[in-house]
Amino acid sequence: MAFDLLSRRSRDRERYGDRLPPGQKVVEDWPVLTYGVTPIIDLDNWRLRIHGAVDREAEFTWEQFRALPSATVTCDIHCVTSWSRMDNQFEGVLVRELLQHVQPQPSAKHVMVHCHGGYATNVPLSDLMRENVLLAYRHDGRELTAPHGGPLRLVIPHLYFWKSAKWVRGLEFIENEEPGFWEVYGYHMRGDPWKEERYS
Ligand SMILES: Nc1nc2c(c(=O)[nH]1)N[C@H]1C(S)=C(S)[C@@H](COP(=O)(O)O)O[C@H]1N2
Ligand SMILES: [Mo]
Repeated sequence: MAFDLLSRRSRDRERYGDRLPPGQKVVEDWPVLTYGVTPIIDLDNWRLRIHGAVDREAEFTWEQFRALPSATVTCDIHCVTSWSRMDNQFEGVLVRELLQHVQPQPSAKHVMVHCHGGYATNVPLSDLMRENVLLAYRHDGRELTAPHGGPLRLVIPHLYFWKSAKWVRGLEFIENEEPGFWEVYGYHMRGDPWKEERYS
């Protein structure tokens, strides 16, 4: 058993090199990792709120959000529990694109991502502004399913996947870093998989 795991890890390493962060193993399926239950979301009442330290707060209905220019990002998923899923194709709206509609104030350095169901996670604004960070509604050519965060989830490819909040309902711009749901329990404030920033 231990040998199987070891040989699998070295095979993954051979195949992907540094693309695979330390301590990760590749899976072919897509595990669902949710704390609690999958929230039931009615698209008619769905809103995305952008608030806090921004020049002008904004709110999008589902229809308005889907009318924004879309982009496709191909990326790998790295869960802190050590599985990685390679070559995912996510489609949605780039956060950079979205933020052209709502200028964060210069004092805004962090973002609290709020979700339906109560989950939240904190992300440095500089990480959220990376060019391939998106709010995704499709994965591998299909609408994102509810267990994976549909209708809308965040995808931050370069951080551990707990930062990629599912069922997003709001982005709150804040000046000082505050811990989100898992961060309160000791998960790292940033979560860089290549530095193994798992817990703090
Ligand atoms: N709202 C919400 N977002 C969440 C979570 C959650 O429990 N609730 N789990 C996080 C964790 S720990 C991981 S690894 C990924 C899992 O996403 P997946 O279930 O689509 O694989 O979602 C993240 N986003
Ligand atoms: Mo996770």
